[in-house]
Amino acid sequence: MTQFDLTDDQREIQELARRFTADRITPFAAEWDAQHIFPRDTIRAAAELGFGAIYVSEASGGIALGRLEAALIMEAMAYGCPSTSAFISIHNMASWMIDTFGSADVKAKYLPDLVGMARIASYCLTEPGSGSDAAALKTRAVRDGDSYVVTGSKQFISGAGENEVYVVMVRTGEDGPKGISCLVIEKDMPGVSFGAQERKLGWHSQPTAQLILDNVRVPAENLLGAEGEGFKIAMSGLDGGRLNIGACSLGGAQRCLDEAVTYTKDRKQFGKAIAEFQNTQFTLADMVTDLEAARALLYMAAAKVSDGAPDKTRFAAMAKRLATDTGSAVADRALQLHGGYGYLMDYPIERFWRDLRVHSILEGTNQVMRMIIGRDLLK
Ligand code: FAD
Ligand code: 2MC
Repeated sequence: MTQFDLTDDQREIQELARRFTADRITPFAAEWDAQHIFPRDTIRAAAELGFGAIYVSEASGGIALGRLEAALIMEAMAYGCPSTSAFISIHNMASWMIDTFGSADVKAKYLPDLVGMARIASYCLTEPGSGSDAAALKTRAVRDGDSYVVTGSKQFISGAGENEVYVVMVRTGEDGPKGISCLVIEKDMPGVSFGAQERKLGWHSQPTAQLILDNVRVPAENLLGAEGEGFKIAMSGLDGGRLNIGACSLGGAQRCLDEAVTYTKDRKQFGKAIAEFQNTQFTLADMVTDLEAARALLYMAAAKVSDGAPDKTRFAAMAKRLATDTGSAVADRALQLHGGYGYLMDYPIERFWRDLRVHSILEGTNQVMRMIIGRDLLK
């Protein structure tokens, strides 16, 4: 059993993330959810293990691991809290974009703080009028001397209001993807403000709000890549982000499965444990089978993104689609096996059910994933 197994190093990082989760996330996640607490201290503690810069280069202070290792870490942390794990994933995506496409000056300006999560980064693509059709974005950046002057608004920004650094896709040129550029904008720059915090079904341990940009003067050196390359930079960030969101669904669903196994062995009806009913066993059997299948595809896709394989974008989309849909289906079946108790906040299932639901929507809806897959197949 070597060909399809994790390496010793991968198991070690997985074990580290699992221990961190058991100590610092799982015991507190229900309270973060119920009280809408943003656990900045825990997030900083994760960064001390390198989890704020998993695939940032060593030269920039990151731990320079591959995408499979990143997925293992996200999966492990999501076992305690999918919302917090996904939040850390978004920071990783934005930090990687700065490391990969930023000039030496920009990297030196931001990465030392981002690596340790003393400052946290958001990823800003979506606008009120452009979600799935991301290339239709309207936020305008006009070059003026050594600066860009940026005006527009970004919708649904994870971390907005709390985070210090915003990696923002803006329009510097023509309509469509080729007119888009990518700028690093700071919370404290004059003209930056935020909308009210959104009231959400799940993801309560992290803020979501509009980022509003009103004639914000941004140094031109904060451009990542060249003018016009912003859309490709945004999409290549999402290749990894989508893997991580899928991994968060896997971790959350694994927790629901484990809870369901424990619960059904304990709960008695009709004079026996409900685990003894064939329906329960068949349901659990399908849950674990579907989960393992989604996990296998996700790990394969992660290896492809690490290797820069030509079909990496399609595989990341397939893995995100399958892992997030499967994760939600597993959480739903775990809830059913808990009966009425599954619906109560006394048990963790309903939180996972709520947190996982959004994974089929964000970082590209699962319909957009099918669009990416279908187009690639037919090209
Ligand atoms: P729409 O694009 O309006 O889609 C509505 C429906 O139409 C969907 O079912 C969609 O699949 C379907 N649809 C659209 N086009 C097609 C098509 N061509 N074919 C078939 N079906 C189609 N964005 C960021 O940039 N940064 C963030 O940090 C961030 N965080 C988020 C956090 C949360 C909690 C949420 C809810 C969203 C977040 N998003 C973020 C935004 C997220 O990426 C978008 O919500 C998502 O991409 C969908 O866009 P939309 O909501 O505008 O839906
Ligand atoms: N890597 C590098 N380049 C890419 C790429 C990728 N993964 N995907 C596309 N490109 C290039 C593509 O090759 C093309 O360049 P060229 O013309 O030189 O070949 C260019 O980008 C434009 O691509 P498309 O022609 O495919 O663009 P289109 O506008 O048709 O649609 C689509 C692309 C629908 C796939 C994209 O808009 C999309 O992913 N939409 C969903 C938006 C999304 O995922 N939002 C997530 C926000 S973040 C979030 O939710 C968080 C929680 C953080």
